[in-house]
Amino acid sequence: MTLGAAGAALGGAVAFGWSGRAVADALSGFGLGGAGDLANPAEIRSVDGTLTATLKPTLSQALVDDKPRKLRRYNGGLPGPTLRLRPGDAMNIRLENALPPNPLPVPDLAEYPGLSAEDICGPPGNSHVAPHDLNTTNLHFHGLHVSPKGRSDNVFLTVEPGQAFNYRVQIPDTHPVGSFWYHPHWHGSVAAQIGSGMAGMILIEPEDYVPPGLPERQIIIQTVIGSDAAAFDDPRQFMSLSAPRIFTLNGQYRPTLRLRQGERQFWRLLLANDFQFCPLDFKAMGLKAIVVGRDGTPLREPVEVDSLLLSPGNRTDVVVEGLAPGLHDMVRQPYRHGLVDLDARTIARVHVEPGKKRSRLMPARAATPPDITDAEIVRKRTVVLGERRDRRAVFDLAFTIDGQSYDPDVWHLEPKLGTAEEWTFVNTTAYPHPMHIHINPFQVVAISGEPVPERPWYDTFVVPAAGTLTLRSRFEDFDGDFVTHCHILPHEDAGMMMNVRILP
Ligand SMILES: [Cu+2]
Repeated sequence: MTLGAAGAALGGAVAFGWSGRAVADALSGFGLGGAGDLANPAEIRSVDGTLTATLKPTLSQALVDDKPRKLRRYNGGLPGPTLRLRPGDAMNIRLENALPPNPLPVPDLAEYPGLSAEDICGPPGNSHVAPHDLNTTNLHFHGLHVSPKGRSDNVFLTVEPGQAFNYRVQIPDTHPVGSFWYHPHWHGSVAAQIGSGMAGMILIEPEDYVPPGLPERQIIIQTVIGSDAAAFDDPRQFMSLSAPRIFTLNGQYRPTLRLRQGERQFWRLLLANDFQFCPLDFKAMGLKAIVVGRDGTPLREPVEVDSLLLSPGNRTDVVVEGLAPGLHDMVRQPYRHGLVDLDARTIARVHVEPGKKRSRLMPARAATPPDITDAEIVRKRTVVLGERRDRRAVFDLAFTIDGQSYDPDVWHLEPKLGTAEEWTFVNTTAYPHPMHIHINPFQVVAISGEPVPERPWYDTFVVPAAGTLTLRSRFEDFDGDFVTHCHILPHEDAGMMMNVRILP
């Protein structure tokens, strides 16, 4: 399908995320999305303050790394379309669940002596330590500071195959400027659906945020699983760290990203995946890198970095500059995942073409929230992350928060609207857990007891193996119910999630 046809099928205003200059560059055979260069995803923009879109998950065959794989995707694309809007806009999103009906669970009772089928699977939708009903879905707007209630960022909604739901999300006028994303969040099918490709970017910024002449790249890194349909419906195929995952950028396998020496490009990196971390080394790509925002919160001052770590769910907005001419590998650097070493993996190539360009362009400055002070903290809490054996879970391994796997009827934490709290996550397991808190971003205060003086803002941050993470969050603007969970989605589906209620 051509991008134009995709645009017509999306039912909204569609544009490419390129400036006029970039389009001219592309036509001349150079520049963003030009010959041999990675293109941005199709884009839907708000019109007169409202963004209207239809997201339609389907299960269909796709060619990834030249092999056919059966994937769950939005609108037949990998990733879904980028949604671009401004602070103060509203999103009207119709979610049409066109996935096939859920097969009835058929447990192999011989594997579970002494347990009945109901013990293992529970009534439909009622097993909280194992994947189930992989075609049931809903939507989460990851990182958005919006209401968690009603038709907004409400992850307690259920959209069954054949059903549709009209979301309406009002973005506040004061919403932070940056990169966000949407993905399904129905407890039990999250790992299968995001691991299969259901994700897309959301950009919130004023019209003049990215100056003309600074090409903007959206780089959506996914780690797609699936060799055939049968395999992908078996949770044992996607619940493991060592499952065969294919790194794609904007749905492309090992693409090339081109820029000229001395040229600047604005890269919006999103790790939209289920399990594996992605450390990146810009120096090794022949690039200078200046970070301007993380997880949808602008930095107070841009920071030059050599490398960065993306945890599943993280975004980093970074201005890169071509330094060293040549063809460089973009490598997912080795990562020590608890007791397991993840190898280096080439995920793309960066072609810095020799040139004399000199660009000093940067995105416009945008407001950072004020630091959360000691005086604001009304309560300090400790939250313990753990694991336990549970025969209902895949590989018999369930995950816990404060000793309990996810229970939809229990509200662990009930902060009051208009206050701020300090939470320390204590990781009693031998694996890192990137914890994500919905609705409000947080400031990282300390890692394993070591203070972090710059107190960076994130919405997802790793609690080290056998370590701790101390963070502060301010519960502003929105009361209501949401969740906190590990963004290793097989851990979430195996119980590492808890409810939070902001009391009015
Ligand atoms: Cu985890």
